[in-house]
Amino acid sequence: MKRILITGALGQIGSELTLKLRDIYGADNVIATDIKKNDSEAAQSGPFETVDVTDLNKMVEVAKKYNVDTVMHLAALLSATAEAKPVFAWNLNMGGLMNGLETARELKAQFFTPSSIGAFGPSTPKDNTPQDTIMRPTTMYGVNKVAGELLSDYYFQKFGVDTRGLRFPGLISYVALPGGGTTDYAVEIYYEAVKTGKYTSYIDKGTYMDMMYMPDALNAIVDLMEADSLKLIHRNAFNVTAMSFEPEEIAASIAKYVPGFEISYAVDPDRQKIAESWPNSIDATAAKEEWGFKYAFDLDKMTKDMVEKLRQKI
Ligand code: AKB
Repeated sequence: MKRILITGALGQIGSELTLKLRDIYGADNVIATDIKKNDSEAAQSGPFETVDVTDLNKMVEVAKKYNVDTVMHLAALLSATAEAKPVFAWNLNMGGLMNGLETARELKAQFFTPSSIGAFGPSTPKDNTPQDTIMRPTTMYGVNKVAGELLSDYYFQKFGVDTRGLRFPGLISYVALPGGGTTDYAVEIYYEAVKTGKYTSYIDKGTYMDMMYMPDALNAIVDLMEADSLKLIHRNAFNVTAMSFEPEEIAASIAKYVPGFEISYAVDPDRQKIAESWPNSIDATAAKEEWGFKYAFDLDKMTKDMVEKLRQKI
């Protein structure tokens, strides 16, 4: 039985991961933490503690109070926000990660943190991007993610912390909105499709990025954390993806379920530049081979589910 502390538990991934882990391991065994409490289900359905991830003492205190054996560190600024506030991003993303790793070291706990397709850069091979390849990102977020992967490797090699990570693509969900990411357009487009039947995209047509539906991302986290440690050659961090599309393709998929749906463009040069520095599509073979990564949702299956769920919600 696991006893898990989650940072950033009220964010895009945490809001759903907290509930899934509570279903699997029991509500009392999943300690949600975030900088501020709110009235969401993740904050209300089990233990919640206010933790600022830049405060190591507080993180360790909470981890000890609940005697956790797993730390899942999700709190971070996403790519577009990090690009707008690079110094703050470095301090929060790297300081928070270091504190998460230190907490795991002190508690002898297993550790998870997400990396991202943002860890790749313009000199990385763009198509079917290999697991092991050139990683010279040109964004602060990417710099944080590469440094984070290396730091996680360091804690594994030096201190024996059982660190694990996934290079996530854009994650799409109808539950909690992302904030400040480059791939957020692929979430907003569904909300606008259901609300107004049209969407103005800040990412230009022809720009491919990897994506994954949230249920597949949550299963990947659980499966990776349950996997045999000895089999994890690329523990920090595995390429994972379920699909790659550009705005015209997601729009065409939505039009199958929202008749008459129309996309137009008002490209944001900042986020477009970030998107163009990332791969078109990544190769998840290592994740499949080392711990059996799989996904259930392709673009149309995800669109059908998103549109159905958002029609009930909005
Ligand atoms: C972002 O767009 O910043 C994130 C990511 C791909 O890491 N969704």
